[in-house]
Amino acid sequence: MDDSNSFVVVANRLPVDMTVHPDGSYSISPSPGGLVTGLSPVLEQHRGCWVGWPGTVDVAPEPFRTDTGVLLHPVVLTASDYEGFYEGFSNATLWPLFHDLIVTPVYNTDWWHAFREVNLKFAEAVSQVAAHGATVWVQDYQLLLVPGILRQMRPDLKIGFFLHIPFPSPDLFRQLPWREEIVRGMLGADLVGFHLVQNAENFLALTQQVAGTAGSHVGQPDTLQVSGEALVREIGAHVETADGRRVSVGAFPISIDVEMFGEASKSAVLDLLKTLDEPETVFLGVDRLDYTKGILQRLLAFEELLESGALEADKAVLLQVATPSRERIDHYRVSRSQVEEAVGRINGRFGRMGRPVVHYLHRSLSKNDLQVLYTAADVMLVTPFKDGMNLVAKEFVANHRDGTGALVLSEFAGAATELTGAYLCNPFDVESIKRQMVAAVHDLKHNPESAATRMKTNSEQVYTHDVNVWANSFLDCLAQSGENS
Ligand code: ADQ
Repeated sequence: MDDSNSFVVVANRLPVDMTVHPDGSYSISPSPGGLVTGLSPVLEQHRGCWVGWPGTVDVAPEPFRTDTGVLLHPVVLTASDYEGFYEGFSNATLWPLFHDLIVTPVYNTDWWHAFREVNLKFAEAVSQVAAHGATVWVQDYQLLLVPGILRQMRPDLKIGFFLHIPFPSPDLFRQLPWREEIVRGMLGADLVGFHLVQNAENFLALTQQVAGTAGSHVGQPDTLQVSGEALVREIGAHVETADGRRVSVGAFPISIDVEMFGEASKSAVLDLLKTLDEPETVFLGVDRLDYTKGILQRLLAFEELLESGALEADKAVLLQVATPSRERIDHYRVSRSQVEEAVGRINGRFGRMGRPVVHYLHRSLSKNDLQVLYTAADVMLVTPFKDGMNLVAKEFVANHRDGTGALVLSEFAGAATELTGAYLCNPFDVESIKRQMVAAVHDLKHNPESAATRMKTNSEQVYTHDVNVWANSFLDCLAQSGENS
């Protein structure tokens, strides 16, 4: 039986990079990531479909099937959609609000209208392609309204929604002028998934507060279960909606494709260390250049450790790779200039000719190059003020299965709930980052067994809970959802 498109993923981006050439022609190349890996087996098994934006405005290729039989179905966005929906409402309203107001969200009615329109476009595209009774998995904060719109268009569909960023406390969320519409949109799903139990609890508490408009909460948040030893949470709570449906809510911590992040080639690592002048300690940061990631704070911590003599400029280097991100949004521009000013200042103060203490790249690297950096690093610095999960932390520990290296990790990253062998810091407190950097270096040098035990605890967690576990646990719960209603 042909069950084409009986499984549909809808995400803001298609898993491709599309380049438009000056003559108007375009080329497309696949852009694999963890999400693609986790979902590929299901997509391929069902000759499934991925609906998303190809990354260029006003033009999009026709839908096409990949070599493995997956249909890629582009959604066309205009330049004005992109500004209002993506740069505006998604990234200057929802992103800061959901990251606990690290910067002040902007509430703009035109952006909200663009957000609604574009969510409608995505839902219409799904509605066109999805087979009768198909399972549809909606991804992330850009598409919060899609489950609700789809529910109205296609009541036959089984709809899952997963949020990749944190869900804030109800007190913060209630600032949003369009809060009821957003909650109603999410409750169009049969299963709403978050990374952490805390996120799910925030959502459940909120549905209680907006009861009557969105629905009433019947399950207790504290009934969220952890199944066995696995950090995969069962459906634990339900929300009864105004139209009598039962929406399941659960926590499913995302993970990585561990195959992609094994140890790098030894010679490439040795070459890099030689280029760096064989430092005793290599610190590493790898992030999108985003104000949530705490890049400036980690640079300040490094600078103060050099200043106090706790680290010696001849023996330590910090490699910071920052992927360009959302560069037309003001707060991102400010963040970038603050980071680059700090890099310049620190090198000016502590570098020598031909021997900077901070090596900074503002660009994307290939997975291979990232692997070399992960393997070469002694201490990975992951210091976000707030992060849904943080895959970089998991990639680094997957790369250090042999127990080498140490991870300094923000207690406000979702990954902190699982990576219990990390050196946890409070990124709002530079002293705390410094303390944990020094502790990590000290243990690697003087207490290597303890450092190795910590790192092996981390990597064991990631190897036993990879992205396939995440995808399968969500989809199993989605298949069961609605069965008891
Ligand atoms: P992000 O905020 O983008 O993801 P993260 O989880 O760390 O953050 O994922 C970043 C990914 O980009 C990693 O796979 C990393 O390897 C890659 N990357 C970063 N810098 C790079 C560079 N310079 N070159 C190449 N690749 C680079 C959002 C949420 C997170 C959540 C994920 C997944 O904000 O909290 O963990 O989604 O749900």
